[in-house]
This record gives sequence, C-alpha cells and structure tokens, in this order.
Amino acid sequence: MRARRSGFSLIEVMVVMAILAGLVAGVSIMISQAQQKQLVFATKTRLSEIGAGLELLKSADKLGMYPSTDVTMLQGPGKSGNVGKTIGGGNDKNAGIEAIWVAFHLKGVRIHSQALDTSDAYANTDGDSAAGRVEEMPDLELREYIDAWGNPFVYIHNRDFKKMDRLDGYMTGDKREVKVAPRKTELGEYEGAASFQLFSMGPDGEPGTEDDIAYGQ
Ligand SMILES: [Ca+2]
Ligand SMILES: [Ca+2]
Repeated sequence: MRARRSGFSLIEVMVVMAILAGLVAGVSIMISQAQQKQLVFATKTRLSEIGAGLELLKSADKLGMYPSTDVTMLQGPGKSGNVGKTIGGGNDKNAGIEAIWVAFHLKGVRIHSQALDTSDAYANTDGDSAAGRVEEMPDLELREYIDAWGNPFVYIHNRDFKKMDRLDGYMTGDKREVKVAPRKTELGEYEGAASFQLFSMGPDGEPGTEDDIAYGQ
C-alpha cells in the first residue's frame, strides 16, 4: 500500500503562489485604474468650477470680461482701474491661471466654490508673490488652481492665442518648466476661439499630449 501523501508538492505550492501573484497584480491594476479615474473626475470638477467662475466674471456686474492671460494686465471692475498696477510682482510663469486666482479674489467679484476653496485645489508651484495685496486674496502669494496631479491648470484668453510664444510657460508641481501652446482642432483652428482655453496637462504632466483634459470636453 502506498503511504498517504502529506502536505503539498513543491509544484502545487508554486502553482498556488503563481495564481495568488496573478490575483494580486490584477487587483492592484484595478485599484490604480480606479484611483486614476478619481483623479480625472476631481480634475474635471475643478475645471467646470473654474469655467463657471469665468462665465460669472464675464457678466456685466462682475468684471464684464474674461480675465487677461497676463496677471499684470488684469483690469479691475468699475472705478478700481488697472489692478495690474496695484498687484505688480510675480514672474512670468503660470501667468494665465494666476490671473484667474487674482480675478476670483477681487473685491466685489469674489468667486466662491467648494471644489476650489479647499487647500488641495490650489498651490503656488512657482513660488512667486504679488507686490501688493489684492482685496480678498489671503496673502501676497500668486497661487494657481491645480489639477489632481498637482500641476497648474493652463488658461489662455482668446486674444492671446497668437502670441503664446512670447509667454515663458508654466512650472509644474514637481518644478519642471514646460511650454504651453493653445489647443487646436483637427482642422487647425483654435479651440474656444470666441472665449478662452482652460485645460489640465493630464496625468503625464506634459502639455499638448493626448491625456490633456480640456474644460468642456
Ligand atoms: Ca505662482
Ligand atoms: Ca498631458
């Protein structure tokens, strides 16, 4: 009579371990895909809140226009004149989205949004500051609204599409300098030709690649 087998053979153990390893790999891929979806969702939410704020700014009782791409050219509402003269400072990085930060904090204009007023929705990735404080800005820092990967959103007013090569570009959350260009359709026309462009550089943190996420898309 053959002796009864005890335990598992090496091959059986290895097969089980291989199956487990496969399961773990599959589950972790699913988890990271779910996390990536959440980040995309958070980014789209911020984009639509900023976009809604821009439309509000354009109404006559607010700014009456979309903010300039250049923070130093930003016009204040009513009699307060050229806010650019007041704030000064800054550098030439992240200029478009900083202009939105300032515009959303102008007196009489202040745009409130739950999704944007939380501290993980903004940062000062290039570390610059204004020379003078603008009404409801919490301090002198020229912050940018950022996407869920920590990179500033890109904002370009339509009148600046053609001169974007004069701008010095953006600094990402991990301190890389990147050049941004206005987005174009397949026909070679500017997107948002009558208004503005607002987009995230996407998961890869590079502007102009396929994973970019544009407002309204
Ligand atoms: Ca800044
Ligand atoms: Ca990208």
